[in-house]
Amino acid sequence: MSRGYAALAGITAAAVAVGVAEPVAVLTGPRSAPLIAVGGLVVDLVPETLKHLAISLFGTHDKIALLVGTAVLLAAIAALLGVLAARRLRIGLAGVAAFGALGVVAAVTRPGAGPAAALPSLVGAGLGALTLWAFVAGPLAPDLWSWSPPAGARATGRPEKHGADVDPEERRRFLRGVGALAGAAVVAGFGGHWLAGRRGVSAARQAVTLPTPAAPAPAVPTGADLSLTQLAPYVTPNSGFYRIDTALVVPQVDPTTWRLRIHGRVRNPIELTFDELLARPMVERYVTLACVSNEVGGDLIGNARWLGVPIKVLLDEADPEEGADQVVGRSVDGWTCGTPTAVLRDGRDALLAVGMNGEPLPVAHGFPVRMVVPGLYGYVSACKWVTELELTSFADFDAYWVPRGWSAQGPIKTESRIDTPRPRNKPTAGPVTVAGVAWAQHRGIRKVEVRVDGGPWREATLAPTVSLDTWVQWSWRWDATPGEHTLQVRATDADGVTQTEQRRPVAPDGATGWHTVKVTVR
Ligand SMILES: Nc1nc2c(c(=O)[nH]1)N[C@H]1C(S)=C(S)[C@@H](COP(=O)(O)O)O[C@H]1N2
Ligand SMILES: [Mo]
Repeated sequence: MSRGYAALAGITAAAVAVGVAEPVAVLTGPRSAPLIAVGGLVVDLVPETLKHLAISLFGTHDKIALLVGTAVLLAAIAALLGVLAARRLRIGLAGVAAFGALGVVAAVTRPGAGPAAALPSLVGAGLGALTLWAFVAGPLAPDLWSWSPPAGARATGRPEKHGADVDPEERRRFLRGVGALAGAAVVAGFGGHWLAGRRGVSAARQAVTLPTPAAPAPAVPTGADLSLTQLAPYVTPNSGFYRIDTALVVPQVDPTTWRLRIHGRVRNPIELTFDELLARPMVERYVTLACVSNEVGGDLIGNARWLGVPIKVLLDEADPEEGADQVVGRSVDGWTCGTPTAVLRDGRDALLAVGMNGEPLPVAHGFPVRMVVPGLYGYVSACKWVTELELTSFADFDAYWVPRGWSAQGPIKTESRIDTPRPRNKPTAGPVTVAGVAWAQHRGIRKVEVRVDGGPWREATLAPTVSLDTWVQWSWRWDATPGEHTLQVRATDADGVTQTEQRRPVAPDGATGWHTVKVTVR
């Protein structure tokens, strides 16, 4: 018998299993589809170092890479199972059952999943097993499975019959069957995925009318944006805003059923609907969000105009107990962040945000409601799709990233970045504008300095900003001479602390070091 055919049968069975699970997941939610559920489990279980490697290798395409990798691995194992099934059907079927069980376990253990989440994997495994049986031992199996080699072949020591020896009619029938089922599986898979997407909340988002803020954002001062080609704009457009989260499918949260619970160690637990939240006095502020995983010189940072309700007002109403020093923000997908209660109540513009740059929050950025806290990295403060604020203590609860090797406390470090020139620019000798951004949210930037080839530090010009909670653009005029040069930047915050030269990795609480750029001047 041919291993090639058996492997094809196995892969087809796997395609059917994964494909039919998708339309079932339209009913039970996209995160119950086996590929996504298992992928999500991997994201939560895989050690941080590996995840970091994946992010640095694939950038923000790490999620696609994970899904493609999972699919390729699945296909390889399915091929093997097909070969095993051709020898002993029971072993093949047991393999399919084991995969089904993995899918079920992954799907029902995802945060917020009910028993119905098992359905896509169960239906998928059932039809996958049926497919495997049909091609290996059932009505679609070509005679070649039971074909035993003629005496002559055996004499040559050839243990197996090869595909080329099969009756061409049998082969055509088999390949037609495989092709038809695999095609149907692909149609079911992509069709189901598309249908699930249509059940998303983009229409509900479009229908949201944002209230006018009681306290509008201050106007962006003229000159805050130097408008240089390679320099990040002062306000980051929503479409270009970095996205970081653990969600393999973007959570679709219906604003009409959304509730926020403020509970735990509070004297007055609060529950709010979306309309009740929108009815409260809104504040609008520019705040620069930054990711702790941002490398020196990296672009996991963006500045937006957020509209929302001050978290302080809600916490004051909830009235936290003494000792409840941590507010745990919890997302619909179970992700958590832990923010110091004192930070949320110290008067800074920490918001439960509903708007971003004049629009309802984009779905990928937390629609309908997220947290935004000036001065803290996103992983300890910026909970997207937030549905709970639970008052507890740092001693009693570790949020998502803490057991994975990150600090419980995540104040943003003072940092600076050179945006122009870039190494590939090859500027011409003479005056060259060196420019970039610097940030020390909620403390403010006092000074930015640039140096060339390790020479003396020169003070750059700071552009005006809206507040201490945003980044600032800086520029410096360089009289460039031909040849290779090294540009470096460092910032000093309003507390008088200057960035250290010492290079440290992003874990556990943010990278340090001076952004260094090598350029060749013509
Ligand atoms: N629900 C949820 N919220 C989350 C995260 C997440 O994984 N899940 N990641 C956080 C991290 S690490 C960062 S840096 C910010 C990024 O927000 P953005 O994607 O809107 O830029 O979201 C935070 N909020
Ligand atoms: Mo982050």
